[in-house]
Amino acid sequence: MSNIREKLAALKTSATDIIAAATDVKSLEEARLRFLGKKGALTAILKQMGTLSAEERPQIGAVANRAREHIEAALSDRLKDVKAAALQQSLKDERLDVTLPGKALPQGHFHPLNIVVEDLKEIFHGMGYTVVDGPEVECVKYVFDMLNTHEGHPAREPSDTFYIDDDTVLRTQTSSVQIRTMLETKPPIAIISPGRVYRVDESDATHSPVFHQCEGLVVGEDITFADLKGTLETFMKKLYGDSVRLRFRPHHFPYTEPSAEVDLSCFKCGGEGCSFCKGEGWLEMLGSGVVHPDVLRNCGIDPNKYTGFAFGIGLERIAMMRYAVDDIRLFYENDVRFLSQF
Ligand code: 2NM
Repeated sequence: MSNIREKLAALKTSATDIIAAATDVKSLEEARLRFLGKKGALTAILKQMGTLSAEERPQIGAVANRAREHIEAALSDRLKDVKAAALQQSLKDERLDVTLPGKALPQGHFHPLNIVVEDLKEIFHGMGYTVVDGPEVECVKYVFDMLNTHEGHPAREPSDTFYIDDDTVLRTQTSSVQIRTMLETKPPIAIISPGRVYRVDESDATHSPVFHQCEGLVVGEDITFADLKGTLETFMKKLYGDSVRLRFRPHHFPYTEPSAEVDLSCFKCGGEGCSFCKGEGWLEMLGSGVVHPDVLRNCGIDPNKYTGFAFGIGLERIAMMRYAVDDIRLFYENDVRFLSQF
């Protein structure tokens, strides 16, 4: 019997020491299993209870219970301390200095062509226009046939236009968007369609097989060439300042009649002639005209009731003149040294 008492006393001492020395949750759990677990030291000692007499058994039982309670209390006290210490440590390790300056992130900004697009959208929104979009891979029907550009017209040649197949091209202008709009919407219509267009061309400082245009279309009752003139004058003055003047030169497009090319008085010299306008005093800006009755008819619009005007302008040219960019390829190379200037 004294043998068991001694073992229990020894167990209590050794458990107390080991628990006191434990510094983390894991070693405390190991200690619990080692001393109090089903296969632990206390269980092993209690298995020897069978060798005791009937009166010894309750006494030793009571000693064993006190030992268990003592060890349990030591474990739970130590666990509290260890957890508190771990919390203090993590508070110390993870402390943030909220007064440190933040990391500066480089700020993104618009591509110069998008700056121009946004300017045009704002100007035309102000005049009641809607911005519309359409596919770049487009039906020959919408790019050529319905725009009065019939088979045999040079613009349709594969030397000028990228063909996907006999009936499908990369659009050469955004007029196809305007055809789609006229097919879907009844007049009055007032839209612009800024977007990417494609033409077979060698790249050089002023040419690119991919470039951007903005076309405009107005269809309604009593729309005349005078409306076109007034609209383009307002447009150009908003874009280049109130002092610019316009000059209309007769031209030919298959989809407009009459058609005109529009020049702008040079906004550098006011029309005197300078190096910017090559001494001309004028800068070529736009193509425009009164929508051909056949184009309206193709779209299910009665040309006896409705008339319209349309125009197209190149966005690279606007951006190159505005920002003094001398090579169109700079717009597509995505060199941050170039782009970060705008
Ligand atoms: C231009 C010049 C002149 C034009 C015509 C049409 C449509 F769909 F109404 F027939 N859209 N855009 C047009 C007219 C485009 O670009 C230089």
